[in-house]
Amino acid sequence: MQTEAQARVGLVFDLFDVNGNGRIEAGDFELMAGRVDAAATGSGDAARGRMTAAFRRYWATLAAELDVDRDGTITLDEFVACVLSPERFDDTIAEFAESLAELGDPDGDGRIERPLFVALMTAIGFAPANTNALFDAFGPSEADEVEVRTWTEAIKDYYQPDKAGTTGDLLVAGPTG
Ligand SMILES: [Ca+2]
Ligand SMILES: [Ca+2]
Ligand SMILES: [Ca+2]
Repeated sequence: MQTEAQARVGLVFDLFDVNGNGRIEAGDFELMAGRVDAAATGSGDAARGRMTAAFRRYWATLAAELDVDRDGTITLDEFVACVLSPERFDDTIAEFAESLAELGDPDGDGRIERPLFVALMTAIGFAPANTNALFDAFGPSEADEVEVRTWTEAIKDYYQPDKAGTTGDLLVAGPTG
């Protein structure tokens, strides 16, 4: 098990524990889904529905794979086991990243503007300063837009339990408060 990976797992755990009670539970994902929905300016009901479904699937997958004592919550001790079999989360993370990307590009031109990027990333729980640094690292165009696909890949890498040394690691500096 990589130490770096373990440290990242702790950060992802904190992102998921939206209400900050030290456990991940269904309610955390409902809170996150509600925040992302509120931030998704310009998107229609279908895209919003896919995002909410992706959040619920994410929780269902975590619960099925990691809630060893079946108490309906996932502690950090239970959560760290995700690094042992990261492939079990590939499909769920991909669906999450792609539904998020859809909300980030309501006009479908393949690019996302900085304000919407920051709004969506903040809704997921990242600090605005870190999301701006990440946006800059993607090399925005003169119109201050980045490729949605670049972002989607970074999201997938960030949430993958066994990845390290990715662009998304910029988000690690100065955790959200
Ligand atoms: Ca919680
Ligand atoms: Ca549990
Ligand atoms: Ca766009």
